[in-house]
Amino acid sequence: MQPDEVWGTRWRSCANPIAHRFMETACEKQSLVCLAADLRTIDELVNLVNEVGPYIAALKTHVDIVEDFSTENWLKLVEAAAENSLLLFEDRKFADIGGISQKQMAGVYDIRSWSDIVTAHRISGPDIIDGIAAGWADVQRIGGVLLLAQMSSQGNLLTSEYTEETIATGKASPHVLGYIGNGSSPIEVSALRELVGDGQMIWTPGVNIDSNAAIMGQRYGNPHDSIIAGADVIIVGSGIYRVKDRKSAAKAYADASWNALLERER
Ligand code: 5BU
Repeated sequence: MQPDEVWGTRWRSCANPIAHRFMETACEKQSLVCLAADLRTIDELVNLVNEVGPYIAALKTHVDIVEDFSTENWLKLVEAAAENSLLLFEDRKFADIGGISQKQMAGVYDIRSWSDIVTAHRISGPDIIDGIAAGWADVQRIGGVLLLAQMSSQGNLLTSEYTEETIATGKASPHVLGYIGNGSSPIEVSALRELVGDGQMIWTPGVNIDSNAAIMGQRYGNPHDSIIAGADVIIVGSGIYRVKDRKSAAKAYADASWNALLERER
């Protein structure tokens, strides 16, 4: 199926080229899964990506939890992502002033050189987005920012007013590809979709087929419900990497998310 048939208004209304790249890959793989690859060594990460690659459409990392980081080693993961047609998303949650965020895009990890997407908080002011975009521009690349409009964790301080301010900022910037929404709550996701409209994406962590698996303040909702409520991507970590048969788990999330998209009004 062609992306415009499957994604409908989202395909036509999203201006950001990275959103289109995701939607195309999602159609090729019939999956709206972004894998949260929260493992501690690069070899483990590469193995995981090669194992579940056919069932996922993007790869999310936390580069600073890797114990054996070196630029050379990390390139193996970047290559594995490219071989599996995956956008590479560093969930850095930038939160500083614009100029420092630009510098943090460089540094030891040089996030600007390999990431297509990063997350940022709105807390410090709207200029954080320009700082991040300047980071990519420093190495002649472009990327997309996902602003944290909601979070999945219990007791977070992102009030509905904060969410509204975040969306107002995001709508004003061509660098903002969309928002993080709370995948554990379809009610919150649909409220977010109302505010966002059709022109930007919503990516939701806090998704697991087993809603009782949550630990340490994480909360989980169901993949199908999250997409029906208006999310475009489900971010799934331990629901895939922590189970015995990771391939079957990834396929189950892919099927649930893809079927929900086909079911959803376009
Ligand atoms: P899990 O294993 O599926 O619970 O992992 C969720 C991932 O999503 C993990 O990498 C978190 O850092 C990330 N996350 C989240 O869980 N909740 C949020 O609100 C945001 C990110 Br933002």
